[in-house]
Amino acid sequence: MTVNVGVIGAGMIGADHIRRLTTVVSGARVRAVTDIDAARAAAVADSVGARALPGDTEVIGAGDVDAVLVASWGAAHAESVLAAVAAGKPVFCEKPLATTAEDCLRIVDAEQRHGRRLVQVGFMRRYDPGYREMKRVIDAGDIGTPLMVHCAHRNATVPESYHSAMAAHDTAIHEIDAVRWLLSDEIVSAQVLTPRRTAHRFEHLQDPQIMLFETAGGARVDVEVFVNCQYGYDIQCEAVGETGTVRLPDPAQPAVRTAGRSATPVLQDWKERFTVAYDVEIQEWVDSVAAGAAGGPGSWDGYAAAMISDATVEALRSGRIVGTGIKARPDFYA
Ligand code: NAI
Ligand code: ISE
Repeated sequence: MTVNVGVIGAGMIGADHIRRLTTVVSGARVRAVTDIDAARAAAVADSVGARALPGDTEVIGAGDVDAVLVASWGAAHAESVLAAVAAGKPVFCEKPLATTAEDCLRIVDAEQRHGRRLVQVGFMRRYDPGYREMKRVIDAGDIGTPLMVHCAHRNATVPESYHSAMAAHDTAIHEIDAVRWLLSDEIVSAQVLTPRRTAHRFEHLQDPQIMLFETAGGARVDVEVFVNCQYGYDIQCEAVGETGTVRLPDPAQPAVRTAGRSATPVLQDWKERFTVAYDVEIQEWVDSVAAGAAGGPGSWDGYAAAMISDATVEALRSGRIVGTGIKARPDFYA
């Protein structure tokens, strides 16, 4: 079966997913594309033999669209996802599921009313081979009960439009989801420490930040977010258990020895770092749509991540430890 996909938002990652659906993933075809930049939608649609439509309503309502991929700006996600759920169409939504926890809950409620899972959220770390191996080791009990997780999320630079709250909402949201998934545990509180700020930042930004989380099971998690580290895109994660540790491998890169030095390149860009994860993520989404059984991170994970990032931003603002206040998970999402 070929899954016919309609795409909402053809910017950087939307266009990349369209390319992926067309040339990498099997069993899918992009039928329709929309973007508030109509010229962009037309150009991207044209490049893959799809048609450009005026808006998300037309894409979701199109008779030849079986499933929807949302890659517009975060603030536009909720309405498109709600419309897809109302139409009973499976929907893959890039992170964040919505920019407020209230909107995430509206999606959770709508999906439960529909009666089966339709929504997958773009937390692609769960599809990265290194993270998957970490999860296998932890679930097998090879390091005993996990006690601590140390993470770092470093970008070379960010534009002036990036502000301090984005360190949680845009950047650490990936670690937040990855840690909940790795530990099969929920994050119950957040605290933020603010080291001396790097000189290589725009004036308004608190960079770096150290986020401290506690889980319901009592594990402690630290996440260093440093988005102007200058040297590259660097993702680190190590879980420490009662009898051992497991560490995320660095992506394989050639070790070059020359002029009296040995060096291994550091990737510069998140797209490059997680290419395989995105490919597997979208392939598994297409397979799940074809099988009629949504899987992967869902709207509950989107809601939990929103609550945790909100608490983290409040912790940064107040200097206090802030409870995440996540509701009890409905059996529907067990
Ligand atoms: P972008 O700005 O390059 O692209 C967004 C596109 O959506 C633009 O072309 C814009 O015109 C269009 N758009 C905005 N509102 C729209 C609406 N209501 N209807 C139709 N089109 C609309 O942004 P980028 O980097 O592609 O990010 C898109 C989303 O993907 C964001 O939510 C971002 O957080 C997420 N993202 C996820 C990543 C991941 O690793 N999973 C990586 C990068 C982005
Ligand atoms: C970006 O928005 C993403 O989602 C990338 O995956 C992330 O690693 C990067 O730091 C963010 O800016």
